[in-house]
Amino acid sequence: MKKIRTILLASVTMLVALTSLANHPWLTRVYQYRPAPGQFINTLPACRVGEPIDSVLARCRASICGRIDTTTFTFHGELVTRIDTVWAESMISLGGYGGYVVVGFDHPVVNMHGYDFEIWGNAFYSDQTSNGGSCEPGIVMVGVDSDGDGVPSDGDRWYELAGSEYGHPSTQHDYTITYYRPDENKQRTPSTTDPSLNDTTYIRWTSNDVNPDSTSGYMSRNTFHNQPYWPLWLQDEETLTFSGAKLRCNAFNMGGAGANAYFVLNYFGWGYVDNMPNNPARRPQEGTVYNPGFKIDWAVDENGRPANLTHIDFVKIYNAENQYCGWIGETSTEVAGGIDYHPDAELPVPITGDVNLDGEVTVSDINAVVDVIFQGGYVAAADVNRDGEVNVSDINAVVDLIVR
Ligand SMILES: [Ca+2]
Ligand SMILES: [Ca+2]
Ligand SMILES: [Ca+2]
Ligand SMILES: [Ca+2]
Repeated sequence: MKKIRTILLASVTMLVALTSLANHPWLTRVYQYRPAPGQFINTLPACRVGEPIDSVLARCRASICGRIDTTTFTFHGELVTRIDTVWAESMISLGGYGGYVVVGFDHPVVNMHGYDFEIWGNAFYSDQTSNGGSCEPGIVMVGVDSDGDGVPSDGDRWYELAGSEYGHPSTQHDYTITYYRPDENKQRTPSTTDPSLNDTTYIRWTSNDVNPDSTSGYMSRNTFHNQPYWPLWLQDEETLTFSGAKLRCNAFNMGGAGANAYFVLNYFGWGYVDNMPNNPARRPQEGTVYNPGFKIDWAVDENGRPANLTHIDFVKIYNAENQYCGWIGETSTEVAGGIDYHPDAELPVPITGDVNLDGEVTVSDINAVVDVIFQGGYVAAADVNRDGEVNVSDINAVVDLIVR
């Protein structure tokens, strides 16, 4: 028995050393959580009136971040510490269109030019169709901690991961929606056709939708979810406004009217959270029916130009659908955790002046700076003299490096 105890203690010591050195593969940080109203708001996660935002964020972390748990107990008269890696496998809901969460790892995610990371949702397929089921796509934005303060802040750059629908003519890239806080005590207007909808004028919204028939509407309340749908810690806000890209509606009713409706939400090709079931293997698997993950190489700037990022520090996920499906309610992206596929990858040391990131400073980098200047926007590698903008002085800086 003495021998067993020694082995246990030895292995525990080794584990401590490993876990304190290595980067964790899972999400460890939730920086911001600002959901739109929805039927799972205030329950996923549970929140109360006036709750401080730090407490709300802690609830989100408990739902979607991984952690190391240590348990110390007595084993044959000796104190033994057991270490468990815990994958938090609950989830949070982002509510209606635009609701978002900003998360991160305990390290930058390095661009390895393949599938780099995964964010999990709770999508599942219907057995009535091969095209979808409950697929509620959220768009992924990636952020770089440009100002180096370790948190998402005004000085940081953000890029959209251009998924399969980025260039689709029905994707509206400049969408903005505003929700209006409801009076929880007002007279309800139940649906005349669907008994599960007990207030069809619950939460009003307006938007700049290019379709004039879709510029305003209501989020209904249903009998399955009776808590307030407005975030309870945001009771002082009269309105909530969200902006981003909006994907076309993906829901089809394969059933009848009202309570007999059978909604199927079709999945899109690739590049969205909660769009396909999570990959149980937790590693990239091209061509499977699971979400294979996300590539940092998909990042584009506000002009749609490849961002050529070496790494990212933050990930923002927002619901990209403004869609209401009868008794199953509004379409809402859920976030259930995430993983960096290569947490121990080393950040490449950037070469000043290597604007096109091919490993050397040549005339082609001058052309790359010129391209950025003509097309507008900001590309970090093109800001060769690091003054926060890309202009002629950066061309001169590359020339200096070449002739030096
Ligand atoms: Ca920052
Ligand atoms: Ca979902
Ligand atoms: Ca170069
Ligand atoms: Ca510059």
